[in-house]
Amino acid sequence: MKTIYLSLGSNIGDRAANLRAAIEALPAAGVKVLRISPVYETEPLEYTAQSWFLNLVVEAETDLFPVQLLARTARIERKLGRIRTVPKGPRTIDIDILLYGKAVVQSAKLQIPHPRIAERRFVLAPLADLVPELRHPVIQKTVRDLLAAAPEQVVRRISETKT
Ligand code: PH2
Ligand code: MG
Ligand code: MG
Repeated sequence: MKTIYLSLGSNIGDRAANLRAAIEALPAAGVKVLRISPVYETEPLEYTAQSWFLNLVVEAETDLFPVQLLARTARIERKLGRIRTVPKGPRTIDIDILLYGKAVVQSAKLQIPHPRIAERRFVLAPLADLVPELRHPVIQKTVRDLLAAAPEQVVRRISETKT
């Protein structure tokens, strides 16, 4: 069993319902959910001409290998109606693998840790709610320190528990 962290985001339709549906689909995909961060409403980053997101982080356990995990999360995205048009653009649901134990994976299809963790408050804020002292396996800084040093982005905690 590996402990993993997933970043979930939605900015189309009923965003909270989309997050909930994705979380509910994880166990059948072989991902045992342990804890769910608070939900944040977040300013869009990178591709900025789009609606605000709801984001959260899920702590989970799995026996799946990283590439299998990616295939399963992509399948959940498709099942929930994700259509890929603009890269980094609007989506009903996005499920990104942030961390997979302390593993480092570098392939064309999959990079773990997720390469943009340190730039994204929408990832670091909910991750810090769960594991502030966890050290990034490559950068070697804690999540708390990464959050303190992250670039500006408006993120507002809108609920204490799950969606
Ligand atoms: N996802 C992106 C690009 N920009 N901005 C926010 N606030 N939340 C996201 O989940 C997000 C984003 C690409 O996946
Ligand atoms: Mg993403
Ligand atoms: Mg993604």
